[in-house]
Amino acid sequence: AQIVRLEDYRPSDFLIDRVELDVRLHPTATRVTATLSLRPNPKGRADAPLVLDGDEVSLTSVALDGRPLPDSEFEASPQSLTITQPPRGPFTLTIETEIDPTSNTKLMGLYRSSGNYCTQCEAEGFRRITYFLDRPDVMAVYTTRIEADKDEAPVLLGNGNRIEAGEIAGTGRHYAVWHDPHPKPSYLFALVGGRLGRVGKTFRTMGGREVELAIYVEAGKESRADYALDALERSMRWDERVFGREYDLDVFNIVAVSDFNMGAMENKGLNIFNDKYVLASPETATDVDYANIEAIIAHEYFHNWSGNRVTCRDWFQLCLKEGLTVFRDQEFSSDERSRPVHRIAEVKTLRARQFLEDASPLSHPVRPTQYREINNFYTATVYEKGAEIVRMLKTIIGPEDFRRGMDLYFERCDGTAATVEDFLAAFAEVTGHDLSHFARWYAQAGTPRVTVTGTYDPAAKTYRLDFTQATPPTPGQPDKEPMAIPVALGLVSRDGEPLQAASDRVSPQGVFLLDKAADSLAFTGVTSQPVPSLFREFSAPVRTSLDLSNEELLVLLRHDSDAFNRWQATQTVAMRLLVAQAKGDAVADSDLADLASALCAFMEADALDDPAFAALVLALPSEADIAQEIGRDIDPDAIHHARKAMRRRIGQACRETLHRFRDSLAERGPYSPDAASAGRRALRNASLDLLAAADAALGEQLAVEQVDDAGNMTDRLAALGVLMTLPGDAREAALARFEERYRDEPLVLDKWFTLQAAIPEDGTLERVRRLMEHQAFAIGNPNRVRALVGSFAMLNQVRFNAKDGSGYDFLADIVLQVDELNPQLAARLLTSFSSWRMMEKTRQTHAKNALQRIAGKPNLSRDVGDIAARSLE
Ligand code: B3K
Ligand code: ZN
Repeated sequence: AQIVRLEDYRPSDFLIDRVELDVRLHPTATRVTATLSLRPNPKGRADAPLVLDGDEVSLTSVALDGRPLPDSEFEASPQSLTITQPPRGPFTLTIETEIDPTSNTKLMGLYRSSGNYCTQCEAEGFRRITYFLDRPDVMAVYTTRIEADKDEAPVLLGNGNRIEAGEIAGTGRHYAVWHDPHPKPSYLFALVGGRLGRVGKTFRTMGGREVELAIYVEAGKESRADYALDALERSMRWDERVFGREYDLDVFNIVAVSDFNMGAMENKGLNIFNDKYVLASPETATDVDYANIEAIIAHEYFHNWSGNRVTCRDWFQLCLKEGLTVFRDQEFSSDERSRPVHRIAEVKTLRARQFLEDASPLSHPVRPTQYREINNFYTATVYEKGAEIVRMLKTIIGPEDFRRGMDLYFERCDGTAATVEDFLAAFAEVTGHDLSHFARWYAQAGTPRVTVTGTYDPAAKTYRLDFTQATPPTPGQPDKEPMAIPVALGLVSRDGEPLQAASDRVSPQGVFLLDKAADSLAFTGVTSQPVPSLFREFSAPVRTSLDLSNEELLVLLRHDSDAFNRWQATQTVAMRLLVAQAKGDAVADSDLADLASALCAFMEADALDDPAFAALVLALPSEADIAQEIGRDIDPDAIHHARKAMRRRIGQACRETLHRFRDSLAERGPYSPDAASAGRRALRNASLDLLAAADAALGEQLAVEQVDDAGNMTDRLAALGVLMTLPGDAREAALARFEERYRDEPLVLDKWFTLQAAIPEDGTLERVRRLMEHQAFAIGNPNRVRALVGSFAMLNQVRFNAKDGSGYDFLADIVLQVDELNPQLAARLLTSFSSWRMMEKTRQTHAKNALQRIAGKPNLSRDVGDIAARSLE
């Protein structure tokens, strides 16, 4: 397949100033008339032909300045429309095409979901609606007329403001005209037509403008959109307060659809969402669902400035909008909830997804330099590591300069298609810093490893930290340069007293910048042997090796002022013991006992001060985390057993405290999704989980009771999850009751699919195959496929990586099957093979065979072909 390279970027030969679209919706024959106001780009090549992109569109007619073009003056195929000798000055092109939204199973372009019409254009879906210069640096003002059967689509929505609407007498059809005054790239185009319920409210911006906010959902589910609407209002307020950003249209619409390839899409003034990230009620959504809804509503709203007002010059700059917008939504959630708890959650995701990707054959820089299929680069690296880069920038330059730099960036780049260089230039300008070394974070792939040793001299009262850094090779980048790594740090004394120590290389905010391969940091006036607390709040996306004993780490759990590092300390100790056990190395019983008693002591003393934090401390590293830490020759069964044994041990040691939490944290009063209430539920359910690990019979009894009596989905699902670890009739009966209760709730049945797919038992693959026959399952629906098949591959370490290769074979079959309908979804599933080289020999062989079988199949999509080829490289 053809490779697109950053170094080959050149401006478009033509620009499009205005687009007028007339879309006559029809289930199988939608007719689109596009009138494009074009002109040659002064920065483009003179005399170039006009080549418009297309994808599976069929051309009805084309006219230039109103004159129908004869065949001799253009060339058309489903992939492109070329005007061989276009005028040298401005001209209009009128293109009529026909498309079939019903058979569009790729869910790109115009398609139907539950009978409603909707669109998805990012990255290259607009070309599936009409021929166009489908690239983000071609920005135009759009006016869209949408026409449809009144019965079929009483609601018609477009980008911008609605300027006209009416009926077409005697036809049963009606229309609406939408105008978006802000020039935008085609990937932000959207339209919706359907039968939908609505909730709304009026928002007054800081500048006094009245905006009508509305969320459209399946009729009858309106009340489930209240939380999303509230989150939208809070997001808008927050962006005004924290970034000074005001909304810029008279309406802001969100539509929830049930068939969607990802979470949501930030189309200008008309966000389209996967309904999973809009709909919530206490009976159907968990605390985690509520938190995700809040974060994604915020994320898409924040794109209005970071993405839409300032967009990307080309798709290599994707992190410019995505990394920045993830950073903004993380900050929003941290302000709305608990900052340390949220930071821990962010880092868990970063490690589980991005560090994993970076250690795999799919590793790539935050700004890639080449791609075969851009949809395969909406990755944890671009999004999450991209956000970490923005966070490090803020850590290095400080909050005031960060805000000034953001203001300058928005001001200077407003209305343009920008680059990473434009972004960094704004910060370099306000601070006077040279950020060229820092910019390496965008170019160099791989997770740096920082090794630190500490040396104390009691006579001189000095303490020295010696740092080294190294980044492992990644595809196409065998040799690595040192990175600019902000290390937020402090010293803690063993008795918990804060240590006053001086070093002129640590900023007043407590940050040391490690920008060489090796460096040392000296402290004076250190009165007792300290324990260093490094990378506070996870100040850089690196792996660390510290020469601290378990005992020293547990000092941090008790005494560090940085909550993130209190959590990290326990994770590090637990990880060491889990890795040793999984590898079959000797583990002293006293070490296990020390960890358990430190955890119990922490629970007794501090847990109830911040239950959400305590629940995170109690959660051991996942099986996938442990596998990643081991890194080679992985035996998932050994990991599973080591983790199970440690959970049992902790459950036994802390039994009394955990029982007490079960009682004292029991829900009183009605459910509320706020962070404090969610934290209490999290700790209570973590207690149940550990109690069940220690005593299966008791666990089963408590869990069954809770599944039946719970007053909300969070508690019900947590208890059902505990039962998944306890084979037997009670579990099967509870599953059946759950299924019966939610038979008409697809998003809840997804949770039921996920739990079963993750059961770490021999029969699970058979169970998954059986569930694929369930009436609620649909191979064409991304939520269903991810819930069942995706969860099996991503969550079930032991069964997906079964030693006989059955898990890999199954996934390969599904990937090939899904690829014929929806390549993006298939490619996503296939990424679960990414760490196959870390497995032990037998599994590696099976995985390789499965990947080769995929790669060898004729007519693969570019999406799946690309992932399969890179995975095998
Ligand atoms: N920008 C979209 C993602 C589009 C994915 C295209 N394959 C959602 C988001 O990141 O906000
Ligand atoms: Zn985004």
